Amino acid sequence: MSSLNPNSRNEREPYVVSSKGYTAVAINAAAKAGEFIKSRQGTVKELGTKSSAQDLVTEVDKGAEQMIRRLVLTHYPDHAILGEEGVVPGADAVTAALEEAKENEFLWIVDPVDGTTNFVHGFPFYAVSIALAVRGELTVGVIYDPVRDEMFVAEKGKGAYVHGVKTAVSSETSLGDSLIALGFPPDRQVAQPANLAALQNILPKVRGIRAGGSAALHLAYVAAGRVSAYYEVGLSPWDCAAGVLLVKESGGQVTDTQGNPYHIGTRHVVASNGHIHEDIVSSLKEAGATGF
Ligand code: 2AM
Ligand code: CA
Repeated sequence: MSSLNPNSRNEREPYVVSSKGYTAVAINAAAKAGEFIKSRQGTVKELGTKSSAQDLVTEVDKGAEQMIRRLVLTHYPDHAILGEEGVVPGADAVTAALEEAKENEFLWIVDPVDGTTNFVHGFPFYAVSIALAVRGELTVGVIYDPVRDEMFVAEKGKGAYVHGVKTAVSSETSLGDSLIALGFPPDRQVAQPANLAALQNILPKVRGIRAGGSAALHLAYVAAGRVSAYYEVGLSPWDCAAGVLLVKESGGQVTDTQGNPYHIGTRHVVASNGHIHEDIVSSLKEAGATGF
C-alpha cells in the first residue's frame, strides 16, 4: 500500500510519473523517436558530415529531431527548442544559439541521436536525449536507449528512475575501485589532446575505463551506478542536459572540469558519484586536461 505521505514512499515501490505534463511529453517523444531510430539501424543510405569527416549526421538524426519538435510543439506551441540538427556545427555557433535560446522561459534541449557514429556503424549504444529547462533551470530530463528499451527519467526535486525503479549513483570512494567512462568528440584541435591527456593520467589510477561514444548514455550510467564517473571535454548542451539532471537527482555531482557548478553552457563536464569527484577534477588539472 502506498502511503499518503510522498516522502515515506517505499524505495522499491514503482514510481509513477506524477505530472501528465512536461515529463509525459518528453517520455512520449523519446519513445517514439527511439523506436524510429532503432527501426532504421543498418539502413542509413546518405551519410553526411558536419564539422569534419568524423562528425556524422544522417537522415535518421534529422527525421527523429523533426518528430520530437512536432510532438513538443503540438503540446506547447509557444515553447522553444534547441536541437542538435537545428544548429550549425562548431563551438561558437552552439554558444550563440544557446545565448539566444536561453531567453525563452521554456526551453527544450534535444539530441535526437546521441551516439550517431555508433548508430551508423551498428554499435548498439546510442540514445535519444530530451531535457526541459524552465527559466534556465533543468526541470525534466529523459534519456531513452531503444536497443535495451531503457527509459531514464528525472524530474527536478523528485528523483530519477529507470522504468519506475529509483536510480542511485555508485558507492566507490577511491579511484582504484572505480570504473570511469570518457569520450572523444570529433574536435581534434582542443578536445582530443585534452581527452588523451586525461586518459593517460587517469587510466593507471582506476579499475577500468570505458569510452562508449554516447555522452547521454554515459551520464545515465553514472546516475544508475553502472560507472563511477564520466568526463569529457568538448560537449554541446544537447549531449548532456538531460543526463546532468539524471545524475544530480540520483545523488551524484556534476561540475565543469575545473570543479565549477554545471550550467547549460558547460562544455567540459565531470559527472560522478560525488565521492571521487575531487580526485577526477584534480587529476584533470594535474594533466592539463581541463580543456580550458
Ligand atoms: P552525437 O553522437 O550526438 O554527435 C562522443 O564522445 C560524444 O560526443 C557523443 O555524445 C557525441 O554526440 C558527441 N559529439 C559528437 N560530435 C560532436 C560535436 N561536433 N560537438 C560536440 N559533441 C559532439
Ligand atoms: Ca546527435
